[in-house]
Amino acid sequence: MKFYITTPIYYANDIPHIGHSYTTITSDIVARWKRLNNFDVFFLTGTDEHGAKIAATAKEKGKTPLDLCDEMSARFKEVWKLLDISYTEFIRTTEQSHLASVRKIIEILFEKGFIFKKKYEGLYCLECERFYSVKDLDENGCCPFHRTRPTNQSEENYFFKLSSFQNALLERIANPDHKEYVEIQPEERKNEIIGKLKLGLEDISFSRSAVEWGIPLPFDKKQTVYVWADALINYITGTGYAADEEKFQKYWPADIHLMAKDILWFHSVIWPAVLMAAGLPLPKKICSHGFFTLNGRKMSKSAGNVISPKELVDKYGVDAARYLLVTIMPFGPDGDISWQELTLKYNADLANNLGNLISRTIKMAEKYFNFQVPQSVLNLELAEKVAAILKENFAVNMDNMQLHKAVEAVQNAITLINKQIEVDSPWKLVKTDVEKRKLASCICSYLQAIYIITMYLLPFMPALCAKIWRMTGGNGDINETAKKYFADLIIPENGFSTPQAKLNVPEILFPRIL
Ligand code: ME8
Repeated sequence: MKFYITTPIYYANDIPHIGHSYTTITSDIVARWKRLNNFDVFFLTGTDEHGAKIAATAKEKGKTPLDLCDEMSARFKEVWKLLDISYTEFIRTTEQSHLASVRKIIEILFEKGFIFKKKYEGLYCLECERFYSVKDLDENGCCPFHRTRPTNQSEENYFFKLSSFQNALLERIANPDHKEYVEIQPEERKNEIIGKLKLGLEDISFSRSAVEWGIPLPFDKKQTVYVWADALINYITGTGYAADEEKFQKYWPADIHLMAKDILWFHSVIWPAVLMAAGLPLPKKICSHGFFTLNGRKMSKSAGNVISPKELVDKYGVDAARYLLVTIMPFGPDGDISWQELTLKYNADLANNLGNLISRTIKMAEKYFNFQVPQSVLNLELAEKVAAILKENFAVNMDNMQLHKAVEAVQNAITLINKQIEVDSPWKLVKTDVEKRKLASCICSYLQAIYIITMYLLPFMPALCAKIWRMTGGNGDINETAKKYFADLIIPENGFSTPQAKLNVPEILFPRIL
């Protein structure tokens, strides 16, 4: 089965920060989880490179827009490499394949009569690259996201007949039984979208005559395609629209479009309307998360309160940085983060709970069994308990994008193993042969339970879990073993390691941070 997940394509005028990283790491974790569940995953990310905002930034910096975009898309790729993001493709909207895809779909809309010419005057926010009506502005007449005053702009543009899709959209968004149901998560935001849709839809300008840095309209070369129409189309370009029909048929529609709340309207209203107009299938799920603030304030370079992905990695390491960022706040509502809170969670979940479990287990194997998986009758009781907790709580939370809850279940399982170690006090079982047999059995049972939690944490901390697997003597490649295990959730009769398999000297996986 296929699974297609997307991140927004980020504007190429900004450097990647932890807001972008949050969305992209979340998508990566879901993509990795699906791969482990034997899905054929297509994971698309990229950069949004046209429009007035990019042109203005390039001008400010004395560069051509394309030079700026080359530089910035490379920076995004670098950060995704640093964060171990396993995207399938990275799309840039300045690529030829995308230009062809945009031309094709815009032409179809034009031929079908969904695009028409009209004079328009409105309030435009350059940061959002969109028009606002006065009722959508805040009490000071400013953009609700950027708190800047939109400028008045008047142009003769080509409009998309968005208003024709009000009912069709309402049916598909509000009715789960509709055969083209588009699920919006979380529920409260879905209800906001439905509420707004019920108030009616206005047609939307889909071209700009004053913006040169864009894709010329196929039927009027003096105008360029509106940057948001251009950007949304990336999701079909990426899977081969207008270039590779077989790929397109295989992967489209998207199973999940992921983003923050700021751009949910574009994805859940404008994008499905364009697809309906073009006669293409609709995305299955649109998930939006909240906005991060840092120490209670909006992240902004000028205020000096941004955390860069690199700083996060320098402090905690790549895997822990991924783990912390996606579990520090629930997916959905806005959330505030601080270094202090991140460090507290790092020490509690990783240094104390997980790190301690791994190091004490290996140390016992070192002391009593010369770094080997002891030879013992295999007792899988503890592993079965751990498996049951995770079977009940992990996949369901991953499917609902509640990654922090899925991880909470893993942490509960780790706590359970640590408690069992305290109860067994294996270090006391060293006098008689009977005790020594019990000791061997205890250590084996901890190792089997550790293998299970390690497989579940793999999408969150891929390199580190592979390391734990090797350090604790797990059989073969963790990815392959996990794929087999997740297919039926049956623990193999002989567990996940062979007796006398070598364990490695425990490295300090998570040094405590003050
Ligand atoms: O909107 N908290 O690009 P963009 C959480 N190019 N997430 C944040 C965040 C924060 N403080 N800041 C940014 C665009 N994000 C368009 C998208 S898609 C067809 C076109 C993340 O660079 C979040 O995912 O402004 C948000 O939706 C996205 O970055 C906006 O990225």
